[in-house]
Amino acid sequence: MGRTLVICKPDAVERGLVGDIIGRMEARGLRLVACDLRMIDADVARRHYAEHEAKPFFAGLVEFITRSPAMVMVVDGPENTVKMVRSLMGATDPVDAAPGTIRGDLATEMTENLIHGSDSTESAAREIRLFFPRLD
Ligand code: 3AN
Repeated sequence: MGRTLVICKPDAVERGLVGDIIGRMEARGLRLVACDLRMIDADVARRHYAEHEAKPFFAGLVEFITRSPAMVMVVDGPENTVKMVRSLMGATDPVDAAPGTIRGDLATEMTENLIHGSDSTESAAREIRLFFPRLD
């Protein structure tokens, strides 16, 4: 069994696309085990995106992810769930995202790319502890 952290970012909530995004994951056979619509505070956002701290887009990224509520969730599925969610998401830059993917169908800009999914099982474990510290 595999598990990952997914965030429908503020743009997804603002545009009313959360149902579509969750629907794509559920239709694929993945299952929600935790889900919370919340404001992500700046401290959590900075820890979540710590690997990008030195990048020029870091401040804008923190501002974006904290600007309005995000739907934060834990998703379960087979061993390769992390990879499966990444392929459903599509490439980071929506210009490169294939049609049929969430970003390829629904996004146009790198800074408003709708969804986060952990990039490895190690990141997933760290991010799940950060956002859902009480989840087993
Ligand atoms: P992904 O979200 O596909 O895992 P990461 O982890 O490389 O991509 O980047 C995290 C987030 O940082 C992206 N979702 C995107 O919003 C933002 N980002 C990444 N690279 C850039 C960039 N060159 N300019 C602006 N924002 C970026």
